[in-house]
Amino acid sequence: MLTALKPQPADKILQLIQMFREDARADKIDLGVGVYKDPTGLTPVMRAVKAAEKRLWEVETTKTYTGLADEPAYNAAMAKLILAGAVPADRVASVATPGGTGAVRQALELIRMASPEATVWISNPTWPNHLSIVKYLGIPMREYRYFDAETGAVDAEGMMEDLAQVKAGDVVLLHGCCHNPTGANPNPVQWLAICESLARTGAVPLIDLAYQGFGDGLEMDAAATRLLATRLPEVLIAASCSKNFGIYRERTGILIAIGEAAGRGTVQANLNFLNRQNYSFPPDHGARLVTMILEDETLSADWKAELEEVRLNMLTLRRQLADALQAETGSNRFGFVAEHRGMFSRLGITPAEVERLRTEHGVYMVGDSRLNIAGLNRTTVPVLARAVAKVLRG
Ligand code: PLP
Ligand code: TYF
Repeated sequence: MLTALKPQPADKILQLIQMFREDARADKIDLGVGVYKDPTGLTPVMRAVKAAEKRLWEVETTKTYTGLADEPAYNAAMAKLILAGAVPADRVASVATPGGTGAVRQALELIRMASPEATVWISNPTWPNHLSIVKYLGIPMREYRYFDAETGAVDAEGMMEDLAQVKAGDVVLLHGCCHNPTGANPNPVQWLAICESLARTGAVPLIDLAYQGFGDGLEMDAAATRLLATRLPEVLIAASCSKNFGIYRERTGILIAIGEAAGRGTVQANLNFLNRQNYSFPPDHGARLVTMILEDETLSADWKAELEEVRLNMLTLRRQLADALQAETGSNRFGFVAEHRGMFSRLGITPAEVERLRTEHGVYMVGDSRLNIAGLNRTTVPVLARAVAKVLRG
């Protein structure tokens, strides 16, 4: 039986990790996988997470099973972090999931159960796992235009034209903030237009919120999600704690489904059912840490302060990189790097140029020229800018 299996394409992002490890050059630069690194190149455990872990060890008296949807306190704390009371609690159903990926997967399974004929619309481009999970589940899929490679900004006109074709009951997968891989995000006026378009067509947004706090701050990064949740009858949110709590390997996420209050019980029962089909109980350790941090004023303040340092560090790097690229290339073609938000920017250079950056300069980025801003520091920014300029000169 096993011999009948076909080879699977590797995840191009995760493949880079291995290639980088095997590169013996001392001055190699890793701008591949989306993991935050501090200026010394480390991905630290956040202070509040360490403190919560210590406290948890002291107070935890059992590791018996949680509820199917995890402990209600986690779901309540996350709903507060993301929605800040924008929607009445009796409209909100939710389950803890293994990371944001698990939330996306459960959301898509829920969609398929509720409406097998619904088409899921995804941005072109998007995070590769969106594509592969939608395909794997056999869900009808279409792309909407999103990125203007010329300007490095959102192709608002193309996006709105495509969204106008969405049918009632279709699902539009949106990145709540910090679009992966482009770094380009709709502004508040554009978000309003997106919201109005969804209201007009009767489409349901599935919001992937994997970087709350990495773009313009915890509140601003949730603003679009809150807008849609307030204005539209049904909204799905797949959120991740991997980045903003720095707990990647704990696998902590949540799927929130907002609908009519009268149907909440059935939605919740279906979310619980899906958890049970896939893994019974979601991982709890990360969820517990997040709950402890969000419920404790001191821990919460420290977490927010550290998250803000992380965000500002990436913003500073963006400014430095945009300036260095301008100085080295003599063009402001890369000015958008400073306007983008989150961990990523798509530089808009060719796959061949990306390849040369890797082979000739030891700079690793994804083949579509997505780079992880947090992989840089003050020393490597000018190195990267010089390498890009050199490669562009041919
Ligand atoms: N969605 C997007 C757009 C992402 O970039 C990521 C990766 O960080 C995730 C979801 C989910 O991440 P995780 O499953 O590690 O929480
Ligand atoms: O896009 C990234 O780099 C992050 C991390 O299968 C990631 O979202 C990459 C691939 C993957 C899971 C997470």
